[in-house]
Amino acid sequence: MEQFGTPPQFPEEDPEVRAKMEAEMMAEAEAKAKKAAASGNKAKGGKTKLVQKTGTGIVRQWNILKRMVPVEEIPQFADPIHWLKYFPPIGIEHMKRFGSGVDWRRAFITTNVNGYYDAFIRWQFNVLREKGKVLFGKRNNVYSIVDGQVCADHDRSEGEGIGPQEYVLIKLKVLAPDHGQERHGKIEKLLKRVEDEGKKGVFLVPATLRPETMYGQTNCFVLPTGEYGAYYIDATDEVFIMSARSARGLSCQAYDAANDVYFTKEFGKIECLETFTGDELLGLPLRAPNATYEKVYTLPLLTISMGKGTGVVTSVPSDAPDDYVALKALKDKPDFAAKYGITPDMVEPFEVVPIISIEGYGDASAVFMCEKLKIASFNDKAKLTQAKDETYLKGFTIGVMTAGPHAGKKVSDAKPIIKNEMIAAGQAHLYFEPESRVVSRTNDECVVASTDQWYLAYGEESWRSAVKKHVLDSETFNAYDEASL
Ligand code: A2H
Repeated sequence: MEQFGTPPQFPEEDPEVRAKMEAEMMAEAEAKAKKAAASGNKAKGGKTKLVQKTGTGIVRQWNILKRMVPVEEIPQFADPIHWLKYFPPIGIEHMKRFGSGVDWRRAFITTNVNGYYDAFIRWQFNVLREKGKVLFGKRNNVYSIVDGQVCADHDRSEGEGIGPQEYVLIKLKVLAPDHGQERHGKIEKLLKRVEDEGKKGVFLVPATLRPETMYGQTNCFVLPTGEYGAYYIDATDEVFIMSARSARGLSCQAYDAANDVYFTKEFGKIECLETFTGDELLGLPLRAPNATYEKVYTLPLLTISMGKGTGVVTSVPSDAPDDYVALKALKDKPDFAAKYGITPDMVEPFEVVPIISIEGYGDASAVFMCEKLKIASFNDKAKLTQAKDETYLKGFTIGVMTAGPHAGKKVSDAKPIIKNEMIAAGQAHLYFEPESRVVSRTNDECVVASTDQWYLAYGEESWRSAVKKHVLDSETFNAYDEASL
């Protein structure tokens, strides 16, 4: 009502706007279903809630209420207490007509509107707390910055069932540009400013799911037409180059949860020192942690999604088919590289570095699969998907590290160790975002935030076994009620 008036005039009531929104929603739902089918996963969320509920329309709480209550009474429902008074008597009436045997003398409301029930809950939680079952601490949750609170399933217009996804941000230090390219003017200015102000450097921060593969880095990728920003990180006194979307998320996350330190001074706020197009970042020399090459370059990758991770992707052609195909294209087609101002010395010296051996796939599984399936370019979409799924799965399940200090260990064992080592050394940080897009009912794209939470230690062993024992062995516990037959 605040946004669209009373009664509201929703934007989708304009047929043109509506058609456009519907087409967008359908395309998105289809893309999601396709992606899920390709990866053999169950469609998580599948069609968006909006599409599911109404075919193609948009769900508005106003319109839902219009079907249940007289339209002139709808504004009263802005007061949450009104719901409690309005619906229960109707519910009771319907149950009675249905003939249900409910003892209505025992009906009550379960919020603090009911002082008696509230007192019971307080008592219960105080007892649980005394017994050490209530814990407190920072937890990562899907969160809306606009609402200023965690965005649970029922607060979402899109993304039901979606939780936080952990990525590792790898810090590739931006070195002084060494090709005299005019497009590097802005970054040179930023590097000088950062040095003058005594800050600790500027980093491109790709998000990866495979921190153990960093020994095989040959370059870093950005989207030439992508928009990036240079953001100041208070916790480390450094500057990170990433998409605005990911910077917004990072500003809600803990750098050191145990000590209550966040990446930025102010929760949900981050300072942008400069903006760049991807093109202005291409051809930059970088120092990549754990890489065998002392210096690597930023190269173009046209399949980067700016709606995922930081919009920056570090390249490991030995184990990521996408990375191999993109690097190979730049090497094999100098004209294509030149179009993006990429000179031969930025790509040619960078051979694939074998880092993981997989039985039946050799020691560079991405190269093996691309050659086996004869993948020539990104146009071979289905084959590329197959190569990705297979190498990723096999690498993690049966791969063995052949590079770095953990050579000889299984990939699945080495991964958490290497991740923690890189974080401890300040070469990497954890970063979270929703597994896929989540939009709050207030139309805010949600992030993942680390916030203080009270929670119950349900999984804890002594609690579990006490409950189990009671249910299975107790004389007094009986879940079977003959009267209900
Ligand atoms: B992975 P998921 Cl060796 N657009 O890192 C496109 N791809 C992106 C991206 C973006 N905005 N942000 C991250 N990625 C890539 C290493 C790697 C990765 C290896 C093997 C497999 C692999 C080196 N590139 O990913 O859609 C990054 O590439 C296989 C899934 O969130 C990141 O991890 O699942 C991965 O995609 C994240 O993809």
